[in-house]
Amino acid sequence: MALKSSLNLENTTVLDIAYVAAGATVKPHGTCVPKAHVSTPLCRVQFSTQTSATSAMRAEAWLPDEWYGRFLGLGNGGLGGCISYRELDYGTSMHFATVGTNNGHDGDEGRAFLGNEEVLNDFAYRSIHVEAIIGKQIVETYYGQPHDKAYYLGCSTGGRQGTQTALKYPEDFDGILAGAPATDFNHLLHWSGMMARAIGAPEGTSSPAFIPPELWKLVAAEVLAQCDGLDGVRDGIITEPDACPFRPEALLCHDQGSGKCLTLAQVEALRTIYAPLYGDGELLYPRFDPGSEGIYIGGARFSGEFSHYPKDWLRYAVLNVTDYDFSQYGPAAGRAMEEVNPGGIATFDGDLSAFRDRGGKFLTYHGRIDPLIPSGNSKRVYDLVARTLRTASLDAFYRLIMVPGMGHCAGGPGAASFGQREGTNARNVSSHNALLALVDWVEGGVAPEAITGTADDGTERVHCRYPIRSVWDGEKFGCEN
Ligand SMILES: [Ca+2]
Repeated sequence: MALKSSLNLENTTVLDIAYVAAGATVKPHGTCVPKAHVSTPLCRVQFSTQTSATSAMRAEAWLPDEWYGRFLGLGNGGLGGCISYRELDYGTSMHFATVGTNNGHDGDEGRAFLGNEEVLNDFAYRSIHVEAIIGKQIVETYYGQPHDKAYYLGCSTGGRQGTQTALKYPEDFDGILAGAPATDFNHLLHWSGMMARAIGAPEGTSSPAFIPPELWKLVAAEVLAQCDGLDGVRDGIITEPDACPFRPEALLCHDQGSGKCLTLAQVEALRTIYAPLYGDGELLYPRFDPGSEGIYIGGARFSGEFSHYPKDWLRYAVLNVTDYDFSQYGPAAGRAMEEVNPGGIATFDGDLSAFRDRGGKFLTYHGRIDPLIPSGNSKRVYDLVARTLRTASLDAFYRLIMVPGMGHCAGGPGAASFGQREGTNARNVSSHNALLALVDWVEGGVAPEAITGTADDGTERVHCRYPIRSVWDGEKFGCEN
């Protein structure tokens, strides 16, 4: 408890400090997960920081016994609201002093945004900055010396938070690992809403555009039939979905009674979602990647219900209402999201010059069968940054690794484990582990040329950095010179 009395942190209350042995299970804060695992012996500091007169965030610093001088800040997911306990465990198992926050509210939903702009500000840009400021002070007090280098790890909303932090607070982190970033956030959620509408939400099974799970299996098989071989090998993975001109017309019914074909309304729905989303002639969001349908058959995406992300965002953050008739959802909702842009959340700004100039390194990755955030958006952001900074290659400080056959942040038939999070079977070497690759880049000046992923069955595949293409040489994939 000596630590508690020596910690004098701005606007912060230290709630509990406990030593945790390796292999223990601890009770998490909040409603997101029932328990959290601790692999490495550490000191667990729970704290609360007042972020404004009407908002506060919960956070935890996990301080491993064996520390290599590195600080790691963590992001969140979805509309969370959830301290990333698995990543706290992952970071500390890699000997980082690791800090995670609940992002200013509890739970993976947006109700807390209703009528509280400051809670939105925490979510949109502030929590990660506060986490870095307060977390670093706790680390210095506990170890009796400041950290050497500061890193960030997050995926999805966490990828957006990492991007936002590089834009707004470029001094906070030396290295940022940002997966599947939910950047251009308002358009992303609008895309999600429009996709739901296209395939029958909220009417669901009564909509002529609704596609039941057994027909989605047919669609997934047809996508592979048309495009799996384009990369040179039929292995169930489409290396470059942007090269796949999927034609759903191939499934159009000639015999309505067969049950193994699609109606015209269903084909039209597919034509809509496998095309980019435009509004008033402007590209709002890239298309649903062909190949992404396979891993979410039977899941919420195709249920005919509106996803709760655009639902909560529109009601609680944008319109500030409790009720909305989602059968009326359309382009006007997207324009409202864009105009209000709660908390300045859009995160679609290519000016990373301050982060670059202070020596920051940005490593980002995106699975190419991500059904929640189309991988084309990461290419789009790369191109935006390159255009803004007036340079053809961002290699000096920003690298984007494209991961064929990986879903949202992890999973899928591809070589989808590469140290981006806990629970992956990647080897702990920088050639196979994105977090260690980032450390090598920041501390050793050795930039990752590629990252090798490992699939569930143990096979490996090298993942190339955009815009370098992944090519099949007859035996394996490699990165084109
Ligand atoms: Ca293939």
